[in-house]
Amino acid sequence: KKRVYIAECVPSSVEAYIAAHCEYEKWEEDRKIPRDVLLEKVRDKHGLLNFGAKIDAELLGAAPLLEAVANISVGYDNFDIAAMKQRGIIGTNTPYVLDDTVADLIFGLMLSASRRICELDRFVKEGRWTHEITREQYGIDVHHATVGIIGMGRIGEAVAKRAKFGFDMNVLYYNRSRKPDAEAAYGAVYCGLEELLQQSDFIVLMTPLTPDTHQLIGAKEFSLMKRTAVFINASRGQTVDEQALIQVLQERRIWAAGIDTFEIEPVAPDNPLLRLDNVVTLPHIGSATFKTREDMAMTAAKNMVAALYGEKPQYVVHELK
Ligand code: 8YV
Repeated sequence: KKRVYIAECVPSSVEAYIAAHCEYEKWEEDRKIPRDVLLEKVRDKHGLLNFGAKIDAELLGAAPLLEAVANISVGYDNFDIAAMKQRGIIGTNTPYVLDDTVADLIFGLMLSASRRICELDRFVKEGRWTHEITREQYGIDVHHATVGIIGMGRIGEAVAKRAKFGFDMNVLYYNRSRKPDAEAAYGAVYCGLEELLQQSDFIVLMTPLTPDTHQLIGAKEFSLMKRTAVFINASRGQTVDEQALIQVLQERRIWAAGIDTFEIEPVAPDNPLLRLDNVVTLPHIGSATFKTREDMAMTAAKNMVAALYGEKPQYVVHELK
């Protein structure tokens, strides 16, 4: 039997599936596995199931028997693909199962930021609701507004669907390639990044993190947005220049932001974003529902078992040949 290390808490159904095929050890503590423990644990393993641990030359060097790494995530920016290819190591991810869950959360952020739900929740709970509300508490409508989706992948399309059919919004998108299906289904209009930033009321960043998308949105891009724009990031923190985001929010040069991902996670307690009322901050929960996390972990486990026993996993992120 192949030996696997499970570096995250996974549901019992997933553990049972792995147990049926492999010998395994698992990380059981309720905190992220420290790097030195992970490096030690992978020493005699053929497979690794994990969230976002860096799979780089250091880890590969510590794991001479390793054959496959299965991410319990759709993003795989934690993979050093060149180093993995060089060692012939298969990397897999978990697309599709999380699309609707992440798109739901994006709408949660859009509504919270535009209608100031979190800010006004604090207002009520802190006893500041002492007279009828005024313009001071008004927000911005989501319905009939224009949403610009940067990165029209599977999750982008799930956002477009909700935008079109749930909120009657106009949908613009910017992507590496045209998406005729999304254009036909959701009336999505392809446009350049500048035009999207200038015309959108809601800007949703949903691209994978790659060298091309690193800090894709910075001071220049924020300066093109409307003063009433709402900016949403549920991709990766590094797709945005966080300092530039802090500055536009502090100077109220956009209306608000909803942020599920940060440059450094967990976010540092002294990050100025945490002191601003016009940003809704979440601890990277895009896919974090019971069902979706279980589906993701099971997909990752199946990818892993297939890779270790010579079958083609369903979701390989890079070809070895
Ligand atoms: C995970 C995610 O929370 O799937 C992804 O790419 O961002 C999330 O579902 C994340 O990978 C955990 O590190």
